[in-house]
Amino acid sequence: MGASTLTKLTAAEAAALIQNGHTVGFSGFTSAGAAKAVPLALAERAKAEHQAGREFRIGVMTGASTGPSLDGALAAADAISFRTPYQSEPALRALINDGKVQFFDMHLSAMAQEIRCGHLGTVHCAVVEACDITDGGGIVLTDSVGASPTFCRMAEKVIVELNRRHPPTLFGMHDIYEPADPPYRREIPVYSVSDRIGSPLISVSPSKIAGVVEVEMYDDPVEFTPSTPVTEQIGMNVAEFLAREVDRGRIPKRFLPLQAGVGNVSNSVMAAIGRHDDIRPFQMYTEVLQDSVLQLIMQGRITFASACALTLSRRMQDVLYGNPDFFRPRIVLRPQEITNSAEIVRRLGIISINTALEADFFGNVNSTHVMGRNMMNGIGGSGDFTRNAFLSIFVCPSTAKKGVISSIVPLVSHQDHSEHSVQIIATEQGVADLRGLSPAERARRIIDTCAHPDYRDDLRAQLESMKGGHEPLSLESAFAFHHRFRETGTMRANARLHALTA
Ligand code: 0RQ
Repeated sequence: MGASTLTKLTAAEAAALIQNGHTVGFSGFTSAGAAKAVPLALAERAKAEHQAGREFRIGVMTGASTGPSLDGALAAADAISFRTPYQSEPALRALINDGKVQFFDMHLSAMAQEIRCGHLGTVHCAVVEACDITDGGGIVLTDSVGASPTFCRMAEKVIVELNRRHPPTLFGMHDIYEPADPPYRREIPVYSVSDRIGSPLISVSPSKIAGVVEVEMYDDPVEFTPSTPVTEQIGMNVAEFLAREVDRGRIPKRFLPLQAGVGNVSNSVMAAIGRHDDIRPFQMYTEVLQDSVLQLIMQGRITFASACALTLSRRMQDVLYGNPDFFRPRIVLRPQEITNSAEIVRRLGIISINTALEADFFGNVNSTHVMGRNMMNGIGGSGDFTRNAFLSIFVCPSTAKKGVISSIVPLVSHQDHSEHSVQIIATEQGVADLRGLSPAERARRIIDTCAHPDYRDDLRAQLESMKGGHEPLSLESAFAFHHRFRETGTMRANARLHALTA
């Protein structure tokens, strides 16, 4: 392949094609496969425009979060007016929580259809990273797919970042498929994790390709937080629980495909499941494959993985790129519309494992808003999987911020996942199986098994004060823990006493 007849542009020339007020769909699902050179040039352009006293801010759409070269650089240049569907860069998060960037937090599965149906307005430009491109407009993506097929189809023009860091031998790892929109949609024909149903490349009319920017750039580095005794204990609790479910015949012996969130807790859970003797080699149907999954593939513990992105350290990326013939039959990268599809998650019987910021007595989960106000990252794909999973699990340490916050509270300060969808909650203290329990039974189970011992008596006292009704809830004291934290800096009941004696 190779694009000899397409227009070559520098990153600055490409950035000059994007105007103030435009909406741009960038490739990227985590830092994997994110456009880098054009956003960095756009950030420079925004700074120059601002210095000249002119407005320059754009709407930014991606697959999911991105790193310093995209969200970080554009946020630092005050170049973002609107952002969707997910983010995790500190500078952007601060602007969102200051009300300076309008953030639309949405289920990742919904992104492509919302764009196609026009609910998110015009996509003026798509900027996508490729490892190869044909003269006929065939784009081979790099280490993520995300929402790029839809950005390319719906955008008025397409800019391709041809990144030589990613080898053309990635060809064959992607499975590009867009379903028809209602009322013409048929079933999405993924019947097993490894089914391929689409094309290995995105086809765009060459007349729509505004130019190709040739670069050689690494993905922004992935930061791994080391596991801690607490995250390792959570991992062991979940692995033990799943092994027991297999033993009781409630999960088939051959196991079911796993979805696991990103981040430090999730990594420990994956490692524990991966090494559990009573869990047979299994498959992943998930959004992001991290180093731990690649290692389990190499050890034969994971037999196949379907995902949206390969979010790897440079070392593991080199391993993958050095062995394309080993990994290509074992990994498929799909659009998030397919990876997170309710239909497929239900059909395959996914076991979903996501992380909570806080969970309440009844099983409602907050994944996004600290103290009900400040956005952390967004709901991402956690809602897509939780609502449709065969078994939906939430994990979190029982306390946060050195113990001054209890992750188990009477009522969550913001709700992402409802008590009707959350089946299992696991902390380092234990695992609460909420299936088949009434609200009062769930409350007792969660306090007894998941809450930190320092908070249990107080949580029990709160529950006592809430007695009555089908769901024991007191409107007066539902946020007692959060109020106490705001006033004293800790959720502990005897905070004043602690402060006086400290
Ligand atoms: O902050 O690092 O400053 O101490 O939240 O918490 O425990 O390190 O956990 O890295 O796994 O992130 C929910 C944010 C968890 C993530 C969330 C503080 C805590 C720490 C991070 P510090 P941990 P993780 C597929 C699935 C939604 C999207 C999703 C997330 C920081 O998992 O964004 O699931 N999920 N997608 O101290 C105040 C509390 C807190 C708290 C923790 N109750 N109050 N702060 N923290 N609990 C992936 C995609 O969709 C792409």
